[in-house]
Amino acid sequence: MQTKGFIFDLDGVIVDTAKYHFLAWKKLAQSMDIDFTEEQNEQLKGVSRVRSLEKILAWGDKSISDEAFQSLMTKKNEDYLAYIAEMTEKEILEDVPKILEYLTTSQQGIALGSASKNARAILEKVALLNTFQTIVDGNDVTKAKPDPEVFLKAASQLGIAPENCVVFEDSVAGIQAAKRANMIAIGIGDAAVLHEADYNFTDFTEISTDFISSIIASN
Ligand code: B16
Ligand code: MG
Repeated sequence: MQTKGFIFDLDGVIVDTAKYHFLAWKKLAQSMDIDFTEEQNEQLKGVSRVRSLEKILAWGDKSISDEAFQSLMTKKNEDYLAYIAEMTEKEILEDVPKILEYLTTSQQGIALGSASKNARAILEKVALLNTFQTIVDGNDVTKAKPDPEVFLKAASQLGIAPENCVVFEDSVAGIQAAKRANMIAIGIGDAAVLHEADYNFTDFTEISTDFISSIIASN
């Protein structure tokens, strides 16, 4: 049995925290009289907190001081963390545990590669913190996806060459980052949107252990 590294994105792959990001950003936007829709929220998936606020301000045609920017970032995160505090294992997306258990039993490398600075707190809430051999999140990287830094760092910490790593991602920027890292990219979500991926699945209920086994056995 070969050892491969399986790197999971967090939001949109393991849990759906996009709905909580939306509620927190929506409150912030409303306080500034900016319109913010679910479609716009889609464009913030996989995007860092700083870049997300820059985009929202641009959509609302607002320009603010650095201090005001910082305090909005803090406020948004406080609101977001209030939602995270209520999370439980029930919020793990369907059949994700099945694949994680199969990979653990198969003695494969398992890592997290997320843009979120709250990744560890979220994994703790859903009782998955100890499932990952290594966690690389928004606190550990200087360059955001589509830069491959987050995934290359995860591969290096697993001690597995990038070409032997597989990334599960729900964002276009994340799929691009995986390809730039020379990894196999598996798109989770809309195949038309994630067309740069090597494989596409709507969600983990479509992923069989036979498929994972064939990836492990491939050269
Ligand atoms: P935070 P992922 C990303 O998580 C989210 O998709 C994105 O919407 C969010 O802005 C980003 O994390 C930063 O999150 O504010 O918690 O640092 O998909 O890369 O796991
Ligand atoms: Mg994501």
